[in-house]
Amino acid sequence: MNLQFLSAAIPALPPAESGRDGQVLGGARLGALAASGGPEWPWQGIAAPLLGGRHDAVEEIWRSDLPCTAGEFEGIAWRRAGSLLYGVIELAEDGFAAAPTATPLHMASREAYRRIFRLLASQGLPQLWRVWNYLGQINQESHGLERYRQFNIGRQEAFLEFARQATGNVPAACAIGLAGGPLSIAFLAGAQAAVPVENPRQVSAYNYPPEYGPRSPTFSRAALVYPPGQEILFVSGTASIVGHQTVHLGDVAGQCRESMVNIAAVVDAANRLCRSPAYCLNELSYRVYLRHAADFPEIREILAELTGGEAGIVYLQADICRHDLLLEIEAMASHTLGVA
Ligand code: 3EB
Repeated sequence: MNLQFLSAAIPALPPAESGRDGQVLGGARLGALAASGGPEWPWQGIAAPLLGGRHDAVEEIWRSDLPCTAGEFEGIAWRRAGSLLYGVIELAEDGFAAAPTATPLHMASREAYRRIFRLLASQGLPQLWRVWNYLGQINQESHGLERYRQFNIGRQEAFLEFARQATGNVPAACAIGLAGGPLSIAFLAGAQAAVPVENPRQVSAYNYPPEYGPRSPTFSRAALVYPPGQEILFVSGTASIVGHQTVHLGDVAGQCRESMVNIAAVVDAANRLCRSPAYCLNELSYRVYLRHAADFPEIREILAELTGGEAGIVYLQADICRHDLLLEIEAMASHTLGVA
């Protein structure tokens, strides 16, 4: 088994390659997206401006050397290769009427995760490894609560309903705000439990105090996951948070450096748990979300210095889940495991 992560400009693959689509598990398209059309395989559309001007849109894919099976389950498009499953669900909030105890986004989030957990149970692949969450207007308040906090209620309720832990063994994730569009959730799941990793510089997000919302976010700071013969490190969306507090208010360069200190710390923690040679910052692939596109040149320079290049960095303009955060950075890398 080999799971490969590839990233290329759209149009990405020459027609000759499309015969290999059967081995694409799924992926994402980021940037300026065409109004219709797209690949056969499950893909998450992330309609956020790509920064840097090299391309209008980028495609990221997970490719396996095993044949895939595919299906649709309660609105989730999924593909499976061996013991790995990738899926994408989009839910429009207007399908949910506000109730006295729950906002439409709260219900949509809970419903999306319920469906994911039912799919994983039916496939016998219960381990949720990495989740990519996107929602419109994440910092806007409605029904008396910021929308990110509404999302957190629904997500945590689904975890608890399905007798999953909401602390400790939870997936790596990001939760990012777009201008609009449906709630969109992509996920990678497997048979083997992930090894969750926390950051000693940060309070675990699932233990955030109530000042950040009635229900804590359900994610780990990073996860080591194990496709057969392989180890992948997923670093969750990481921001300028120390303890549980945002630091470097209004200072995007400071927030960027602090985020990288956080990533270095969580990679360090992962290196004490990993089964392959240590991960280092200059081998990671990064996705960087900037609240303000104008900050891009400054941040590109800082990250070129701190990561050793800009080859593996995709920049997007998007909203971060706290109004005082100006950027967030996520990362990943894959190592082959030696034959034991
Ligand atoms: C933070 O550290 C920043 O709700 O799934 C980062 C990664 C953040 C994932 C999520 C939120 C999430 O609290 C925000």
